[in-house]
Amino acid sequence: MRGSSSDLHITGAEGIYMESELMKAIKNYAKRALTHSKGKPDKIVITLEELKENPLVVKALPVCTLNSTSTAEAKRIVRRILRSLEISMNAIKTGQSVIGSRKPLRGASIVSKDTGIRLEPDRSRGVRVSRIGIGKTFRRHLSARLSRHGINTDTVKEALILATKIASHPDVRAELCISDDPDYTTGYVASKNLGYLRIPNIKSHGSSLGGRVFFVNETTDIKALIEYLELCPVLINGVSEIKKGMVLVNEILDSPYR
Ligand code: WAQ
Ligand code: MG
Repeated sequence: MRGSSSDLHITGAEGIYMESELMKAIKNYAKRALTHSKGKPDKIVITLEELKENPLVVKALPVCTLNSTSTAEAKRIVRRILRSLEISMNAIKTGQSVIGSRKPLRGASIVSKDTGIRLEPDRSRGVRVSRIGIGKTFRRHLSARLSRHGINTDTVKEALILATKIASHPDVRAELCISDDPDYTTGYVASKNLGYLRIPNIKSHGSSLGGRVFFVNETTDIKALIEYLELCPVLINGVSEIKKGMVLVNEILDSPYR
């Protein structure tokens, strides 16, 4: 979706649907594009593609919300989590500079977890993860569980689905995400080892910085990884634990899921 004053990209979203759900899904996307907090679009593009292959099925990452009351605390928490996942300080610094940049990417940056070097071929666009979805029944389960914790929103569901696809790749150690929406100040770090860790106050109110960084093994076949992220259809077919209330980062680091 594009905004009026410039060629500014406002928002994007994607999903995998059964044919019978298409009309409802299109209506939902159109409504979201027309009512986005970042402004009124002068162009909305909706693209439909038939999947030629069966999607890979994976279970959603477990979810928890960490206790983080300031941006300084959030920064420390992010660093502790990433360090515990063996991500080097260089890589963390690269990640922070990508997300703090004045020229935000539409996609994500891929960063070597050891050297901190950016590995994506197109550095101005980044890598756009697509072909992800969740079955109707599991969407209902997920909504019900998230509702119990007061976090049943499209933003959380979509981020969790995206993060699950990304974390499912064997070469991805962790993802750091901060929304580019100035009003949305909760971000996350997601990984196979620790699940989807929500971090409140990851940025200040009104800030339009944001982005996604995937920290990967140094030996990753980048072409194959990008092909997986952009093209391989992945469907969520299971919901994991959602922890109650605010959790201290120590609790998570002391007893990882795997
Ligand atoms: N693939 C790769 N990168 C993407 C994609 C995608 N499909 N979509 C967005 N990005 C990048 C892009 O650089 C955006 O600027 C940035 O991520 C943020 O995107 O649990 O809303 O859609 O409360 O603003 C996370 C917290 C919300 C949810 C994330 O991201 C929660 C969010 P946004
Ligand atoms: Mg956004």
